[in-house]
Amino acid sequence: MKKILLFIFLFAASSVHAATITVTNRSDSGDGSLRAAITTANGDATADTIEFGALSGTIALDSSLPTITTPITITGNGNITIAGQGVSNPFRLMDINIAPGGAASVVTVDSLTFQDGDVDPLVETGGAIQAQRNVDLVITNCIFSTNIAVSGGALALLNGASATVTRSRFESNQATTSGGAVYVEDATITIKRTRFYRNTANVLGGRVLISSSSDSASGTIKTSLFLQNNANDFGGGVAVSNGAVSVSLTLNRVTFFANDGDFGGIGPSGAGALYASGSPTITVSNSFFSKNGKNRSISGSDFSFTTIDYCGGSGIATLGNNFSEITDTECYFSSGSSDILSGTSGLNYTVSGSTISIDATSPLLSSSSAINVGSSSGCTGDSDLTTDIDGTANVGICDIGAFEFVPSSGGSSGSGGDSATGGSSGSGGSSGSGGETVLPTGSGCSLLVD
Ligand SMILES: [Ca+2]
Ligand SMILES: [Ca+2]
Repeated sequence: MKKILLFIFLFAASSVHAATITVTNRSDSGDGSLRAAITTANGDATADTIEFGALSGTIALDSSLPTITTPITITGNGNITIAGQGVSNPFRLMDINIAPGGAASVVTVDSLTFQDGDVDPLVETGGAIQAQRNVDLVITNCIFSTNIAVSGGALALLNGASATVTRSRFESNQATTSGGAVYVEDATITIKRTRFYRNTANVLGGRVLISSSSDSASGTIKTSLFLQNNANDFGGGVAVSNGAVSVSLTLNRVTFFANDGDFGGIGPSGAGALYASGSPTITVSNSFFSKNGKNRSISGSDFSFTTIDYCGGSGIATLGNNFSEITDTECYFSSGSSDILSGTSGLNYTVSGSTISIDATSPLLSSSSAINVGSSSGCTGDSDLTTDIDGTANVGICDIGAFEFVPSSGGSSGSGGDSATGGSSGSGGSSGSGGETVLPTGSGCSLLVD
């Protein structure tokens, strides 16, 4: 009996501190603020949850939030923006720094918008979030916009950190050096069903840069879209730089469209979509390359440039079933008999001013050469590959790239939305294209579509 009582006591003691803390106001600090909630959650090693109840609007920070040092879940409701003050008062929004030892601490951020986190663009990384050391960062349904840093305008992962980013959007973030949206150094990232729009870097990797200096680094990107990102030198889309230790990158069902590696000189270095430096291990399958290039200009409803999709190093290998609208003049897959190196992209896009958008309802036209020619085996057994970026179930064999074409006559009920989005209700999928167009609305995570 004593043992039972002791067990009950210990069980209670170990769980009593796990708390749900509700943020009740949008103040920078003080009772009920996000800052106070993080300080409370950091007070012990128990994994606490911070939520926002019915609160909505922008939490305008005056300084960085307290560094997160313990496991924690911060779950928004889709109507919360965490904002810095831009270049007028540069500071990072959120730091995560977990001491080494034991299993990695899980830190989750969900259904939040991170905006205008601007760190010193000469020396600091990760304008919105920087995570390092023993952390397993989980990012779902989040928007990162107009954040600035020297590298990783929105997100930096350093010193052994790992992160999984799902169903999120990185838009108009900037790096003065590398990784306009995301910078990964000696760390690991998985990106799934996520959009990268108009992020820029002055040197490498308009959207994502993965590199190593003292430890290995790796990235996996599935069923994601890179649209109109720009690097002034190399790799408008993803750049991978092999440093002192090995770097690997795996791409599956990724669409690269209208990205610009704006290298001024003549030669292959200005890869629009994908650039490798050194000899990293890069494998690409079921991925879609169209209208990427260098020195792009938009004229009227169309745009033109030297078409270069992927280049550099010796490590870019195809696992087959990739599509390129046109064979690059300088860089193209040299092996992989199942690749389609010319054809019709059939991507349904519009140009308004200097902004290129992909149609949210019918991203692929029936004329696309990418339909039903993905890998018959490579798109099975993985829910991030058996549905497209919007959650639309594959129709027949998977299509190449992030989008699945759904014949209009077959859309009686659609594939339905993803119930894990926290959307208002199950109203998604009413039309043939189905999918996850219903997401939390408001100033936070609104529609994660064009
Ligand atoms: Ca805690
Ligand atoms: Ca198909």
